[in-house]
Amino acid sequence: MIYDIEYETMPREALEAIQLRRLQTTLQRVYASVPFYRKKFEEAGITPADIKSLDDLRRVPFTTKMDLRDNYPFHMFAVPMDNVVRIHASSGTTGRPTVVGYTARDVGTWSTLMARALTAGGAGRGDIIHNAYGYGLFTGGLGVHYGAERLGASVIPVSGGNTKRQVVIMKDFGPTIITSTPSYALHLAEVAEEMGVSFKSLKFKHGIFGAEPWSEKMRAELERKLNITAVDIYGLSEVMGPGVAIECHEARKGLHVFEDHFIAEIIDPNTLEPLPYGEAGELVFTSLTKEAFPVVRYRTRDITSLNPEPCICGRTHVRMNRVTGRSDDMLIIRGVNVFPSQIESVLMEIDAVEPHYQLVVDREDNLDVLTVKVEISERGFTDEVKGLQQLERRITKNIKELLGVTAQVKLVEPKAIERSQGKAIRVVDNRQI
Ligand code: DLL
Repeated sequence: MIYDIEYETMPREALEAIQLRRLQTTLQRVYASVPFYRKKFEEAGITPADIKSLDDLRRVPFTTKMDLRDNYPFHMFAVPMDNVVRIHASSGTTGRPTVVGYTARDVGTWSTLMARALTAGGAGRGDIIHNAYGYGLFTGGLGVHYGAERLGASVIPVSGGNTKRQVVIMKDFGPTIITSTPSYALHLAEVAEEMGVSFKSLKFKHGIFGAEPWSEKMRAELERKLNITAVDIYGLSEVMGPGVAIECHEARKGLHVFEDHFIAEIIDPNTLEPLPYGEAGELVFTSLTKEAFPVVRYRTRDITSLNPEPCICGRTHVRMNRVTGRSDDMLIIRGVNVFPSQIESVLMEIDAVEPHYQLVVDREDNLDVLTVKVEISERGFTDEVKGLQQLERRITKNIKELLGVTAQVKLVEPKAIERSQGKAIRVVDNRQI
């Protein structure tokens, strides 16, 4: 099934005509109402009128997460606050989160795109969607929720956590679609098994998984353990939230980017030059229909490639391949974006520790476990176990408060963390995904 047959199967030429028209409108809007963009355009010596073709987009400067941080919290908004009906946020590189806003029309567009996405993933009216993405500032929960309602499916807003209760709900309510991070879905499967509930006895048909990197190996495991077909959904708060791109359940081979709403480019992260279809590089997005928070050539830092080949599902929108990595050091821990620099800023505020630290990430029972090893300073060094435990608890609490993730803090003796010759190795990621 295709939700929006006209737009999703539009021939390339017609699609590009719409893209160009919408791009020009977007550029005019940001130039007129966001001082940041006006300044950037002026520095580049261009005005929106200079962009006469889609190819001209390469003349427009990039936008980065740092730019969003510098304009914290609302200075990137292109409409007055009176017109903003929703605010979401995600982690930034330092203490400041990235804040995004939506007009009522934006929420409507997002809902429609999520209805499209859920349809591509195999959902329809009459389905019951077990939505285990977190509800809150994170876009996952509410994004799927509004899309499910727009589609006319029934949605269970179960959110993340409280896993045993989720298993009971799955058994009693008979949901047919599951939406969550792939790692949480595997964890759910494990807990269900421990509780003596077999997924084979449940009614699930399809799973729609994203918000963190995963692999074909994990897909096979999810499909087998949950007795479903599993599709990959991609998105990011800055560009909208979930529903920027999704695999169709028919092919499950790359994610269709909703190109009538977003222009995707791949660039070389070093030279910043656009790369042709098929070559891997950093994904860059320009929004075409957003009102409150348009983004122009936003550098996602996600590494992937684009595939223009026709798809068996009939959609004409280009497909992005799985995200294989990042061009920065962002980690995703249980769905929460974490930058090592944020942890560092927490540690730096504590006198008794040194700025020598290492983040170790493991996956235990399909859940991410973050250990922060940090050297205690000579001053802070004490033989008293109680004092050390108190300090560990304090750091854990500060990390939780700033980042929303639970870390196991391990104080180590001065000089215990190996000094590197070049770049310090701050992150040891042992997850096999
Ligand atoms: O993760 C939005 C989302 C919610 C997508 C639910 C899919 C499902 P942020 O919290 O802003 O938004 O994080 C965005 O997460 O730049 C990627 O690095 C990563 N990411 C998201 N989806 C995928 C995916 C949401 N399918 C960041 N595969 C992005 C790999 C993904 N990485």
